[in-house]
Amino acid sequence: MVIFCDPGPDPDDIKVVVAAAVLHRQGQLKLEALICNGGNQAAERTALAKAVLANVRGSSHNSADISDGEIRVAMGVDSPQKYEPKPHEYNFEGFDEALKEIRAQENAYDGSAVFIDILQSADPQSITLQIQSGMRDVANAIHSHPQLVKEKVGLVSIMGGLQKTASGWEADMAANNCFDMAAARCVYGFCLAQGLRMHVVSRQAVPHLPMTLAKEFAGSTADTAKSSRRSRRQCTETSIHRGSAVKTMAYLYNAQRLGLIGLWGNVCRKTLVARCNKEWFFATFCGISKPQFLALDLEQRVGEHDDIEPWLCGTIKPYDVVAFMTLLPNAKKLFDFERAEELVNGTKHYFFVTDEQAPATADVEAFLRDIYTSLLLGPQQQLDRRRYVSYRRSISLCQQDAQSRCTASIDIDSGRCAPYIYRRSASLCIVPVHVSSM
Ligand SMILES: [Ca+2]
Repeated sequence: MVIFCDPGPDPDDIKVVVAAAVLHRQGQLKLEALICNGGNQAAERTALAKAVLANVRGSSHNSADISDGEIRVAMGVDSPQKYEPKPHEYNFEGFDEALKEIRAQENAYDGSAVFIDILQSADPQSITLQIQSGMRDVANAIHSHPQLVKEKVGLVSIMGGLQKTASGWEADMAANNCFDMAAARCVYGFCLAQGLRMHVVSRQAVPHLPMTLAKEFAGSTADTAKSSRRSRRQCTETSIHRGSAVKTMAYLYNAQRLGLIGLWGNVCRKTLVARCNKEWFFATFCGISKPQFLALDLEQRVGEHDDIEPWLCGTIKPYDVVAFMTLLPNAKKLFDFERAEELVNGTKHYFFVTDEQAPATADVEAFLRDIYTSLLLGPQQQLDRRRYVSYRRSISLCQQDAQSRCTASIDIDSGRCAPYIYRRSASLCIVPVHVSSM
């Protein structure tokens, strides 16, 4: 998979980076590269992605048995529209060093060269593109190497938007389309004409997610150790992994919080499109309905210089995450692919463009919960937990040998004996001491 993203302004991009890195670590997908673009911030956004990736991977330094191959991070195209980043966007440990390294050797971080290189060494139809930002990078590759893109790319997932017109499907006014409309038209047009399968998710097909999720993980990380009742020694080891991962969670929460405070300023200054007014802000991010908004006279009572933070308890729309979720192995359970199917020039595409096509909030929340839990536990702890659960189950099923303090592990789900024998130490550490077929 190659992900085109614009991390910084929206914590959504980082959620996908974290999710993809965790799934890569678990061997569930192979993340080839992150190509970061837009806002005249390509170098900074690349540095942010690099720092986050290092953080996620930092919690897996002793994961010898888990796929953890190289993930490339590179600079995409700077968009013509300049963007003024907020101070919190790049407030991530390791960002400055990463930016310095990128600036010192910009050629090595050339996203266009990295993308073409990945395509050239890939098997036919093996590359999946996840596009969750402006589309200039992909459009450039289509212009320079159309045959290569057609041959090597098997699936294109886009957080964007399409509308049906008399002449067929066309790019709508989605933000990612509008960053560079010519590029968006090129990408959609190429995929439709060449039969390159697309998943397109528009903002209507993204459910509202409670904002409390990131806060919960950023604030209550101490509970993970307690809940799995690890020994003190294991807790210490875990805390090293968590200490690293917690920074990513804290970043996500702060980015969400501070991003919304910044957005509130823009709403008050009326610098956004007309529908993004105070009433919309309160309904979306504060859980305040229109009647409540009117009854409390919030239009007049809360302004740019008032503290909006105590009001923030509504929902966010995890756009990029939902587009990414269409690529998960269990996506067919989460999305109605049958209904989204569109046959164009003999190829089946999947367009999720209406609110009825959004996945359930609970499914998105469950997915992110899994990712955050995996991130905080680190890979070693996940294995331990699995063994621990298996061990606990085995206690009730097996006669424990009191002399050797050994017990067989039985996999309840399959009903088969697992080929492990565990020893229970005094400190309740679960250590695999012997592997044999039983
Ligand atoms: Ca994005």
